[in-house]
Amino acid sequence: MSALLCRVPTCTAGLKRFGFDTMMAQRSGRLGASCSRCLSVSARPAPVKRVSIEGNIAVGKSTFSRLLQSACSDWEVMAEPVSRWQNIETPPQTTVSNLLQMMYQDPQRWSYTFQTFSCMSRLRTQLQPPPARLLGSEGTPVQVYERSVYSDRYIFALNMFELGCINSTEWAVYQDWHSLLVEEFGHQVELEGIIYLRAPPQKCMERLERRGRAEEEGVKLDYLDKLHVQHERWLVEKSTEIHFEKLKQIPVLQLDASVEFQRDPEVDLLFPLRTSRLL
Ligand code: DCM
Ligand code: MG
Repeated sequence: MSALLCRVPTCTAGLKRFGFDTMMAQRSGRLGASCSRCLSVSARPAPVKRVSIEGNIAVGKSTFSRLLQSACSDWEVMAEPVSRWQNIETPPQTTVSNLLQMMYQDPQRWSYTFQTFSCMSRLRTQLQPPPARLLGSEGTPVQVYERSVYSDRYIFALNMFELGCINSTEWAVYQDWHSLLVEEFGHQVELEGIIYLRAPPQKCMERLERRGRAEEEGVKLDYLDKLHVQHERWLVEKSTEIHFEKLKQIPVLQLDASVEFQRDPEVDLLFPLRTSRLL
């Protein structure tokens, strides 16, 4: 039993952690509270792992995330805060505009503003602590992010810059504050891996039309083609210039999302997740 004991003479935590009660602790002459080292070990919640689901517009990220959440009780989805982008509010809760719509209607005017707000609101959402349910779980709790601050920059903002909808001054300013935010807060939203849902842009177009989100009515196949190329450059060819060393090392799991997994929830898609080196 001595192997179970902490060497700090007054510490009882070593006993409690291994399922012995206070009586045993008293018998062993250890009447004090846990020492600071044991306290930090026993009070420390199970480490949360974070995974980001990336992919083109309407590829099925939300559907796939929900499937993951229902298949694994200790996985928690953090959805993209799209409704915040559709309802720009001034306190107290008065909606003043729909920034998603403004961005699609006049991208030259509103892309920079939209990309600023979408990234900030995403970071704010993802910085929220995981729910207690997740921290108390037996296995490894996983937070599933629907996109990341990295796709904000290396997919959408970069694409808008390349399309001329974000000018070079705005792009310089964007990159400056984005780097600052990632340097300051990145460790709190650090990713274990990325799941890239990959599908032909034509497939995404069909799903986008089926979904019928009003703001996206004017989205053309050509735009989805461009976003597809950005995903390929970043996650497959690795030719996008990345400014964060850790991001370059993150494993990417590619899944074929051209299959209709919504209609076939038993599909093997979850199998490679469990067996991959990602988690
Ligand atoms: N969006 C964007 N720029 C970002 C993030 C998202 O323009 N940095 C847009 C693309 C979609 C919508 O927001 O219109 C998110 O929908 P989905 O999750 O289906 O891609
Ligand atoms: Mg979605």
